[in-house]
Amino acid sequence: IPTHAQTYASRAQKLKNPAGKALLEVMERKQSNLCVSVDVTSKKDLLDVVKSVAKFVCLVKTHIDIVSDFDQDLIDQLVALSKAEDFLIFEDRKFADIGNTVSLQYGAGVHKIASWAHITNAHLVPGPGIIDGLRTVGEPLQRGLLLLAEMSSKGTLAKGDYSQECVKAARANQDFVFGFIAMHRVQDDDLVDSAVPVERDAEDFLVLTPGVGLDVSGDAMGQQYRTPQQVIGESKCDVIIVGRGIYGALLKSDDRASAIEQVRKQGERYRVAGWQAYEQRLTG
Ligand code: BMP
Repeated sequence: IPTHAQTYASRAQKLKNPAGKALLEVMERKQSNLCVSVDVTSKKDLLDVVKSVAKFVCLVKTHIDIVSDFDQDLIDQLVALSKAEDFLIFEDRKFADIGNTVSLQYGAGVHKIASWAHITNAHLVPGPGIIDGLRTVGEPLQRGLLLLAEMSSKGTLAKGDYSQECVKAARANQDFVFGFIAMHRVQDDDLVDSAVPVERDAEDFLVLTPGVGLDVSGDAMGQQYRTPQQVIGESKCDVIIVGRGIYGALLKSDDRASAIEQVRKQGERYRVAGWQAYEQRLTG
């Protein structure tokens, strides 16, 4: 059976990274392949969005450096919610420096990302040393790393050979790298014309995909949206990442209570859409 037609639960056994395994297990438990991207700039908004969609998501994605009133209490509350509501935390830090520098950015500074984020991500622009640097901090804490093999934005340079270099680097670091940010199953691209190496059966990588929206096709700054069906069904990705499609009402409305209810409803809607696309994929 091709990997994309296997259940999330069965794939958990093949991943070598503990955070990746844990993510697949949550997905199965909660019947959710939805990651909410909470790109809001206040602590209150961030916690309110997380609380209202918590039961629908497997993963909460943060850009912690955009929170103007960041403090350790925000992290303490977020971590408590992740335990109580059963989701993992992904800090979308997009590391992009030499190994030594990223190890410091990951472990230290104001945010101390490694101390609370189960998952983070990196560009491979600096070369594989970036993985080594992040690993020194993340592996003792059982963290997991995603490589940005592709991006959702117009004109992205992350494509073709660059994406395949990300796949190679992930294969060489399966203990720590458990997947990709990508728009399709980049790890299958070389199956098309080459004989399948035997060890391929023993590997698995998750594809987490941003640029997902049910109501609009893009924004004014190059973002491009596809539907959960296109992402999970046609492109065989594993997790949909949804930001403004879920929390958007909070930015538009003055009526806080009704905005929060809108956010909850959108969370539920995207969970159902993502899970249905997955179930259809399993049955072919
Ligand atoms: P939205 O659904 O509101 O467009 O948000 C998408 C989120 O995913 C943002 O946090 C953005 O930083 C992130 N993202 C993306 O949109 N495209 C990528 O290729 C990689 C990302 O991390």
